[in-house]
Amino acid sequence: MPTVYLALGTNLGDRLANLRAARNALAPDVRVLAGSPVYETPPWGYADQPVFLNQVVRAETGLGPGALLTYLKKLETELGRTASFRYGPRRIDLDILFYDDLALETPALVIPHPRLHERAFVLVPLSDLAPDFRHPVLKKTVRELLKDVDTTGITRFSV
Ligand code: PH2
Ligand code: MG
Ligand code: MG
Repeated sequence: MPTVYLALGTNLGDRLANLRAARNALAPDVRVLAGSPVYETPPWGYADQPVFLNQVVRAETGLGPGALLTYLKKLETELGRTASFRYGPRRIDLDILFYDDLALETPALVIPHPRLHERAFVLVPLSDLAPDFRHPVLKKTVRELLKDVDTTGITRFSV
């Protein structure tokens, strides 16, 4: 069964409850195997919005990449996400980071996530779960990618 890493993010409403609801909603099609600590992170990309909570989970799924994306979008809507602008505030965001060591590029979906290596809010929790995982395109480990980003302002929120 393929192993995937998913990024969870939220900066609206009860953020811890949003993360918990998202983790619980992933089953049965996506089975969570491990979750990173939760981090509070300064907003990236658009500064004038509330701080985020971010977490990464490792999971296994029988869904193919496209079906997984559709499934996550549906969950975001069910969990109360409404339309916002690019990098704007959201109740829940569920992004595919890695899908085994697949590299895929279609108009609808790019795997690995095309900006994960720029984002400390992803690399910090990801490195708790998979420091030695090698990015299939950049050929660097998560630990190596983390060295190249600025982690200022990221604090552990809960275990
Ligand atoms: N998500 C974004 C844009 N900016 N910043 C933080 N800290 N955490 C996020 O999850 C996040 C963001 C768009 O997906
Ligand atoms: Mg995102
Ligand atoms: Mg997203």
